[in-house]
Amino acid sequence: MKEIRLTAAAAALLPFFAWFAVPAAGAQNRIPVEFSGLLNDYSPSTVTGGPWEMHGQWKLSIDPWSGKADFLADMTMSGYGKTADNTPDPTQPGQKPHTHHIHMTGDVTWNSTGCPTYSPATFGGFQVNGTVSLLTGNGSNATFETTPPSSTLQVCITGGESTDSIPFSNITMFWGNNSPAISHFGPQAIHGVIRDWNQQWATLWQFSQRSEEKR
Ligand SMILES: [Cu+2]
Repeated sequence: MKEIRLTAAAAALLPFFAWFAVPAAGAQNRIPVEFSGLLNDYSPSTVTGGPWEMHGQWKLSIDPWSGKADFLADMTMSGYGKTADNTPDPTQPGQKPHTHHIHMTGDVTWNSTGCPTYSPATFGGFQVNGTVSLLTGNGSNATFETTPPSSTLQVCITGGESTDSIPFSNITMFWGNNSPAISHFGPQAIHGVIRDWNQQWATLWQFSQRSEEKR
């Protein structure tokens, strides 16, 4: 069965390894796989104070020994004043500016099953799922969050395939069912972009195989 499972792992990563130059997978390097980028999106108008503009930057690091992933995001948010009929007033931007800092250590799953979809579609990728250990509002534990924090977060990274493409381009943050954070950010995916990753193909390949072997 091991061979079949490894084949499944290879299939999950095929969009990357089929199209991009990959060093030999046998190299025992232990360098963390690191991704970073930006978040830019809007909350729905249905949350208190919404719609909010959301901007941020994030970093994702996969530990070479445990295979666990650390996700860190820092965000700024601000809203709009409302018109007489209670719609966002573009002449009153920048209302209630505030910040959030988010930290989640989670498990990596080497596929994007259950991740938010795009049009045009993205391909391949992986996801990290876990409970946040930090979710602040202006530095303190967020008023909508429990003590200690209990919101769960799915982070998905996907990208392109075929020639003239990049393997990792898009990121989503998606709060799990019943997470306190939904009351502020909304239940939809928060979208962002990948600016950089450290090209640790061999380590990425080892992680994906090791996760399959553990099953
Ligand atoms: Cu906020």
